[in-house]
Amino acid sequence: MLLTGAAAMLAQTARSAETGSGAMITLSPRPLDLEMPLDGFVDEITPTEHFFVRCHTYTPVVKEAEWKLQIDGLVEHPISFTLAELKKLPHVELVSVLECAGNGRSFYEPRLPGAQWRFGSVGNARWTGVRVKDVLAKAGVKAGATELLMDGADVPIGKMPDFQRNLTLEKALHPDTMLAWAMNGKPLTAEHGFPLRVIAPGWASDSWVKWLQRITLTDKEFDGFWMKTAYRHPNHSVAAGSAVDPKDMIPVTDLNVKSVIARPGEWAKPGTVLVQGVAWSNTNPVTKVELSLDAGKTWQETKLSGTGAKYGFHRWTYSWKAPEGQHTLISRATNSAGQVQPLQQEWNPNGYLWNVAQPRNIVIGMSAPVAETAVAAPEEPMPEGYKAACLTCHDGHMVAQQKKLTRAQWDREVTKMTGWGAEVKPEHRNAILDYLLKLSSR
Ligand code: HEC
Ligand SMILES: Nc1nc2c(c(=O)[nH]1)N[C@H]1C(S)=C(S)[C@@H](COP(=O)(O)O)O[C@H]1N2
Ligand SMILES: [Mo]
Repeated sequence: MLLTGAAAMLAQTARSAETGSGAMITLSPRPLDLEMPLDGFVDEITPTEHFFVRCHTYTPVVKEAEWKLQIDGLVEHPISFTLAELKKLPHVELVSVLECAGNGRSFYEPRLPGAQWRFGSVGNARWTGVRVKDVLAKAGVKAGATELLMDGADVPIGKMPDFQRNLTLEKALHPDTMLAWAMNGKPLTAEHGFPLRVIAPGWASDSWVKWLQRITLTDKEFDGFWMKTAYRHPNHSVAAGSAVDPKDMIPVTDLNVKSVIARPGEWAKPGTVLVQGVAWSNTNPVTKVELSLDAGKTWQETKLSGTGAKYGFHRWTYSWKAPEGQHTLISRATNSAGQVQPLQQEWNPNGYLWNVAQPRNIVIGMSAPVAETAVAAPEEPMPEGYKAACLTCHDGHMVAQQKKLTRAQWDREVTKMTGWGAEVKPEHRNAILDYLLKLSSR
């Protein structure tokens, strides 16, 4: 049946009402960074087409026939597996949340450079594959090995460092740690790591290496950029905006307990309103989600439903007799270890692990408030040399999403990019910095 424009739109709305929003938020088209909109949090299992994507570099297209997983380093017998060979090991299936360590970065004040995620660089999927420990048993781990160095088939752009990550042998040997070839019952898509990726349940997704092709057993932490500089956070509280001694920066591992309100959105009619969302945690599952309807003065317990898979999204609902007016709702999750979402977010220099119980404003009224029309910012003319220096590996999305950065932060960002291969002529650098500062200040 063909639908006319309006009918097709209605059908689309009805579909989204059941399965979350269809459209993803594009942070960057290439390298690909896609965020799931808030409405996606209605689903317990995130449909693959709504699942966020985070790639540090261009998505590699791996051919199964040419692919092998190689295991070497501190092992008795270095070994490699084709996908068919891996599939001969006992299969395991597990539902788990995958969340980017940088999810929520855009909410930190002072602001921080990096992918400006709001809520949706997280999703929950069913993963199928094999246990890492069964794979390692075939190679025989030698005494003294403490770390796995994991490398995917993605290749760096320019002089950027290759994305390689460690997983501790302890986490790797946990029976829930997997190498997966399927996501929600289908082979992994190219964006999500075809043909094989790491599943490290309860840990942030920088450890979930995609396009995995090599695991090297070692006895020390890898000293590459993505271990030593990126994905580290302080081991103590720090004042917002302050510098942290590198020796106090430790690798990000466990996620934080967290919850999100999916519905209602910014407005609902007075009467009974179903407030719903999901909560998730680290290796300690969610046990409780509370909801405040009065900006945190009082808290009500919500009803947990869904399958409640240990590492998965836990759906929660609350039936609210909503009176007319402006309201501030806050959801707050607790896990089995007694960890609770904080009411104040502690700051950290890379903007990781945001998990504050976050206030959300909602208007209850007979008619929707008139949305403010966004005023398009005037075009800023590009300074000389900018296009050649900055718009080659990626387009303007990388820069446009950064907000309220200081000149010093931009200076460090340009230094990072010139280290990766951006060619900034000395005589152009100041004007480029002025331009970046202007763009990010509005
Ligand atoms: C050699 C390729 C290359 C050039 C040239 C380049 N970039 Fe990038 N840039 C990248 C890549 C790759 C990323 C994505 C990194 C990631 O996802 O971790 C990136 C990310 C960014 C980000 C997001 C924050 C971050 O650090 O990840 C900003 C901002 C940025 N670039 C600005 C610039 C500016 C300004 C210039 C010109 C001075 C520039 N880039 C030139 C490769 C490049
Ligand atoms: N090889 C490789 N693995 C990777 C990445 C990458 O850039 N290269 N990105 C990591 C990061 S930072 C995140 S948040 C997750 C994103 O997984 P997704 O794109 O399937 O959502 O993959 C991780 N695994
Ligand atoms: Mo990430």
